[in-house]
Amino acid sequence: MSDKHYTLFEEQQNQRGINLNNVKDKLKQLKVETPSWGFGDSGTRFKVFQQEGIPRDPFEKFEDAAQVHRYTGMSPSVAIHIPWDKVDDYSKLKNHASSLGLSVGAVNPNLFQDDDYKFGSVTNTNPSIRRKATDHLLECVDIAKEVDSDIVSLWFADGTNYPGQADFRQRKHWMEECLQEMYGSLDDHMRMLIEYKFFEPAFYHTDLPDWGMAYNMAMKLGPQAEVLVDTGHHPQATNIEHIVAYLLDENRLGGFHFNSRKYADDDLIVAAHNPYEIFLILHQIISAEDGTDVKASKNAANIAYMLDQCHNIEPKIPAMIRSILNVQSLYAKACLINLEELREAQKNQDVLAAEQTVREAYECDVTPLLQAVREEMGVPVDPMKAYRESGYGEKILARGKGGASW
Ligand code: AFD
Ligand code: MN
Ligand code: MN
Repeated sequence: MSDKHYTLFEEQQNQRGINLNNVKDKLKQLKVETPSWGFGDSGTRFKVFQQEGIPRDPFEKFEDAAQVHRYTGMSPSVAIHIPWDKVDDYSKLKNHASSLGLSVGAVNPNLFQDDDYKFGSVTNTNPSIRRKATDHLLECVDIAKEVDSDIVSLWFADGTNYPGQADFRQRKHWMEECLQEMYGSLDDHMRMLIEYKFFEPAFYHTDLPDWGMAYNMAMKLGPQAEVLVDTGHHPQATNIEHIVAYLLDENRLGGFHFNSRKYADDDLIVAAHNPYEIFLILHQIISAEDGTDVKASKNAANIAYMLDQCHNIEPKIPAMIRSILNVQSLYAKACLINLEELREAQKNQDVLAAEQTVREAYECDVTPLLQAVREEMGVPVDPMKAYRESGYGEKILARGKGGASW
């Protein structure tokens, strides 16, 4: 049955000038990291709904994350957040991860939950609080070294609520100073990703509100600093794919935090809203990878894809599987854009043909392709169903309520 569908699909794609073997290879290489905090209890400022079966410690978070990888074959690493995932012995965590077929991914410092950080962390007017924040950054670099991770991923809640509350330029200098010190502690192969967000928790100004300021910071720090794009961190109607193309061209696109939003930083299942946006972002990456600009192509091949989601009302593990599959399916569609045809249409200034070339790929049903790829990867053709039927979701209920939360 699925063979017949695949053969038909292959014929159609051949006619469109697409070589499916290349597409399959790309799909097999696509990996998306899951966030440890996405397995813990979470909520909004109004309420955290506790779920039964939530992991009670970082080790159990990795066990749940292993389920996502087991059914998708696509998420072999897990990002950690410190101190949420603080343990006495990080080599134990690393070994636990590898016994589950996983590795520890990006290390995320937490500079927003300590009382000291009420008026900022690396931008605080109090030098001893800036020292404390910098020490935490250095601690996270050390943890990354211990767990063999080459990424430290930075997000700052620093900002102000009222005009006149603080001196923007002064804070900029302080942030630069702290990040310089952290940069100096990186090993050569390590990368430091700088995430931006235009508001929340601060409502008047955020110290790193947009990609331009994050990019400028990365440029000042050096080649091991790159920009991280969290899809939920932009004002409405921002053209994220353009930002992505620009950063690729500047060779500073470090990674993604995928998630979906309707209004603000909603952290919903990626592509639950506006899947076309994710498709267009992935298209920019594939187009750079396939293009003649060697540096952009290298950058495109070296992006850290991660999820940054908090599933407040739905069960965590299947929500994570759903998210990974959504990225996979949109990536598959983006691979089906005939880039030669597109470049030809662009050269000829044929607006309708160019738009059609992009949209027609999006409209393809990629189910037979994904099923074939999963079969070849040795994972279930229907990962959601296989997880549901595995009984793991029921088994973990024995953990009870009151697991880890942020
Ligand atoms: C924030 C940022 C950042 C941070 C996370 C913490 O997206 O990635 O680490 O949420 O929950 O909004
Ligand atoms: Mn994020
Ligand atoms: Mn966010």
